[in-house]
Amino acid sequence: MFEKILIANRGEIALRIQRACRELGIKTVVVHSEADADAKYVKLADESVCIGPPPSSLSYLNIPAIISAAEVTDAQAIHPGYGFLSESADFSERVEKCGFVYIGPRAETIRLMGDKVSAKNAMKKAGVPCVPGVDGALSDNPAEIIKTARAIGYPVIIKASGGGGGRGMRVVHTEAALLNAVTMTRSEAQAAFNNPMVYMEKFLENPRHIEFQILADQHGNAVYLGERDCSMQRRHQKIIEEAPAPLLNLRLRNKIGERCAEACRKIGYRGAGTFEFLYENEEFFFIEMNTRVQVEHGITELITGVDIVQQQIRIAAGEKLPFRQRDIQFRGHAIECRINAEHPYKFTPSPGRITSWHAPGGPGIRVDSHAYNNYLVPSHYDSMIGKIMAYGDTREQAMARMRTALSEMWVEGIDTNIELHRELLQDAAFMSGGTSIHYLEERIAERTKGK
Ligand code: MV4
Repeated sequence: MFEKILIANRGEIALRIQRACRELGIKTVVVHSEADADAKYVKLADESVCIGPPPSSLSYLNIPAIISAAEVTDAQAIHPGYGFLSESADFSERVEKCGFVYIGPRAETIRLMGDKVSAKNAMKKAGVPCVPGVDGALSDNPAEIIKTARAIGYPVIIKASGGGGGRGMRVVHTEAALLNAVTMTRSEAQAAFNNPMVYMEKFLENPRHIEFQILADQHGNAVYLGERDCSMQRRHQKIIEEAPAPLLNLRLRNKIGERCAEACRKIGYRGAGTFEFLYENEEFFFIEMNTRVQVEHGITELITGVDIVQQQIRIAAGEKLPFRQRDIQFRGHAIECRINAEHPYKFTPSPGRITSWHAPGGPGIRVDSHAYNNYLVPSHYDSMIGKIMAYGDTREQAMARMRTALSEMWVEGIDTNIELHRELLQDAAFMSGGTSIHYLEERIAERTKGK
């Protein structure tokens, strides 16, 4: 096992990784920007290194500064967390070339999944069900493009191969709008991702977003840890997630989970990963794979008892998975509310000093946050300042516990979205079995009209 790990991230996930390290008896080095120098999680680490000024481009994305910090502190491995450099194949390659262990998949795998056309091809080949469409990149020939869309049937969606997470896509409802949409998506893709490649899929009108968590070791073993429904989102930012997905048939879950695990074995996947699907009319359609730990990993930990971050570290150190699929039991239900420093209905960011912070507790409640009384939320980064997770034997119990937790949660000095969460936990559609990916935005639009 490693003696010392460098954490190349900030905020709650830097704290989460520190906790996993401490439990494993591993020393931690946290790198931080000038804006995070006084944060308590930085002081809790065994060592810390300032890697630059507040803007991420000069600190958390500064590869040479991070690698130098690993060199001067004699760290053996680097954990990238989520966001920042966590899905940069170049970063993982540089880390390993400099003689450190990268806690995550091989650079080749990150590259394969970062390109959405190659990811979809690889998954389709490995037996994972994909959105109906045409394999590979879209032709440059207008007649071919029109033929492809007719074969798929309108509406279709044009997506940038270099995109992902909702960046670089366009829905097309009619043939009249098709060629212009392809041209626009291509030029935006060229500008944003330096890659003009686009592909076409059938547009699913009202799906849910359900994702499968997997773990794979370096000895050919892979397991799935069930799924999460992440449909409650706005502008591709998830705000509530739950595990398991409500109303999902267990035979179907096991079938899709097994396909994901088998795909990992086939491509020699290493570490934790997530298969994102759209789910509509009891069918799953793969859209993307995330090659990192996700914000919402904690709810899967609550229903399986598996410490995903600890497993990432053990896998990187070359250990075998300590369980097989039949050892994984899914028990109860877990919900997560992401707490953001933003206005609950206008969504404007609200950085600043927290003058009063009271986090909830009690049976079945887990709070992952780096915030505290008098903490200054920097304006330079993502607005998420923590996560409340509630576990219960049933979905109803988990929701009741979440309602209690939200009623106890007390934050002063900045705006937060807690009020929005309180409303959503009372929402009839959400309570009666969940909603589609469009629900929250529609609900917000209704609310704005009514005012
Ligand atoms: C889709 C889709 C409908 N049909 N693909 C958005 C994020 C990116 N991961 C893929 N996305 C979508 N792809 C087809 N063929 C609808 C979305 C989508 C979405 C997906 C997941 C969660 C939220 C979303 C919000 C809007 C659109």
